[in-house]
Amino acid sequence: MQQISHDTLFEADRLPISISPQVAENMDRILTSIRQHLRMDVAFISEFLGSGRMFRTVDTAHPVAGVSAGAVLSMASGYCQYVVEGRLPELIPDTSAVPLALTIPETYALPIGAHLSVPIRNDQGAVFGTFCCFSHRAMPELGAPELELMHIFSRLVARELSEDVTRDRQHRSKINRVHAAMWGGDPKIVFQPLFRVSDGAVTGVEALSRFPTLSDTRPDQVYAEAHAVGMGGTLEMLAARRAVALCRDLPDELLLHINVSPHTLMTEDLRKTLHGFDPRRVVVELTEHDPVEDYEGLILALHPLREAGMQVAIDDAGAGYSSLRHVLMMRPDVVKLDVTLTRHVDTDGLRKAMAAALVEYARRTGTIVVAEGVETEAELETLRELGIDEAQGYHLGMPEPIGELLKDMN
Ligand code: G
Ligand code: MN
Repeated sequence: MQQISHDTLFEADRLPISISPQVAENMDRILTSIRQHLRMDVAFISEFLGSGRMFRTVDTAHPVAGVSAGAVLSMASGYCQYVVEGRLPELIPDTSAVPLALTIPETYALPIGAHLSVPIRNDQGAVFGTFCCFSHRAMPELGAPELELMHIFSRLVARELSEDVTRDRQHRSKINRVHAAMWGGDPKIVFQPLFRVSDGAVTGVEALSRFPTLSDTRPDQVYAEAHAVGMGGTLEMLAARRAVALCRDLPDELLLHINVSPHTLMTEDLRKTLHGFDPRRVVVELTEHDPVEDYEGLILALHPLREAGMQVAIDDAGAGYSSLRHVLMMRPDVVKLDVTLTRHVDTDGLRKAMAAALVEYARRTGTIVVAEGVETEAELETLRELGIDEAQGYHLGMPEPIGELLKDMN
């Protein structure tokens, strides 16, 4: 018999997928109807989790000890793995006639007299788990028609599950990508200088993450993926810690800008991350692409940082639909004009008017305005006329490793 590789059938240990309520309800219905139709004692759907299998949903005529939804059993203790590997038949009308079945503990423990089990596979053939029925006594009357019914219902279950399985796979693939990047040494930190527009002096540097390990994905996209799987805060704090460590030799008068999302700010202790770096030299750039729901919590989380002397900047102002609200709610020390407002500000009257409005706001409130993404001398000239305080962009200085930046500044 052809040897089937274990790896192609079973994934490594992992957590169960999350099944949406409607799908769970449909699976329960399927299970109950097949069990009653076949007059079996127990029907269940199991999910393979590597070395274990979990009973996702169970339907029994009478309660059976050890067989309940949510229970996780060793893969080795039951029939499922043998069936999927082809070592046991899918249909066993009488377990006492099958020598391998008599070596399985469950045959006696439950007990199992007759057993029907078919794999639940997705369109690519990957095994989710099994769809099973058994009865305590042997049922010699079971045959091909009953098995065929099991196959039909198993395909039905697979179709029900496919969306949840796909979502779970995408979720895990994001986690794996972020892990891979971190193991590869990412994020690497580069620094881009900020310049005072009036005299061209460097006022500080912004720490920016780069992910060479995931070279086909933009840094903001990596962060979006990380946030989607709950790893955004870890990544942001890792970047901040590295930035701080790299800035030991940064001249004292220069500020260090770091990017932090509101969610991270509320869940991580940024002061610990700074590891002794003078908080009065730190500007926290609040980057947010989703609406902030809990301004009160955010303001509360920022309070001790501001008390310690950190400044707060609103990043990408003028980009998101909530960024002006953001400015009003947070009363930042610095507003950073989004690159979409800077681009062509010299030729586009609308952008110019918007930038002028923000400068007016800043003048009245004592806020500093920084234009991001300045790429031409003409843009810079217009920003100077408008009274923008500081500027940043490829035209003025590229993001680069700290060593090169310090060399360039001398
Ligand atoms: O979200 P935030 O504004 O912090 O991100 C800044 C990003 O913009 C960085 O990835 C940086 O490399 C990039 N950037 C910096 N200067 C320029 C520029 O002049 N033009 C463009 N297109 N991008 C820039
Ligand atoms: Mn920024």
